[in-house]
Amino acid sequence: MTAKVAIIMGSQSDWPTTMKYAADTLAELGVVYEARIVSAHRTPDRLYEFAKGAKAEGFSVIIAGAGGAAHLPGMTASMTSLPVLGVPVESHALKGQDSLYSIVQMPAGIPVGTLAIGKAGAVNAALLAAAILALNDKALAGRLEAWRAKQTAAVAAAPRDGA
Ligand code: RP5
Repeated sequence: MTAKVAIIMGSQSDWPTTMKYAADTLAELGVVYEARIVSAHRTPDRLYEFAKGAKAEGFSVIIAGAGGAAHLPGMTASMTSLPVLGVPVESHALKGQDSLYSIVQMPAGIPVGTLAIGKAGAVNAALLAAAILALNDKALAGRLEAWRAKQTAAVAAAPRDGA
C-alpha cells in the first residue's frame, strides 16, 4: 500500500528521541507512513527532490521534525502545497526553544502547522495527520475515535501512590 504520510527529519538523532513517536502513533492507527532523513542543511538537494516530488509520490501529509536552526519544515512547505506539520526537536543548548521559534514563525503565505516541542509534538503531529486523512477515510475516522476513547478510558478518577 502506498504511504500517505511522509515523516522526514533532519538527522538520525531526531528519530529515537522524537520522530519515532510519530511513526508509532501512525502505526497504532493503521496509517501507512514512510520515514526518511532529509536535512535542509546537509542534504539540500535531497530536500528539494523530496519536497518537489512528494505529491507525485502519493503522499497526502508531511510531518517534518528538526532541531536547532530548524529550516526543514518551512523549506519543505515552500516547495509543496501538501499540508506540512512541523515538530520542533528538543535541542541540547536551548531545550528546543530554538527549534520551536525556527518552525513556528512562518511569514504569511507559507503555512507550517507547528506542534509542541519533542515527543508530545511528534505524537500530536501523527494524530493531526490521521485526522486530515480521516476526512476522506471513514474506517480511519473510526479508528481515530476508538483511539481517543481508549485514551479517555485509561484516565483514572483519582491519583494513587506508585502509579
Ligand atoms: C538538525 O540538527 C537536526 O534536525 C537535529 O535535530 C540537529 C542536530 O543534528 P545532529 O548533529 O545530531 O545530526 O538539523
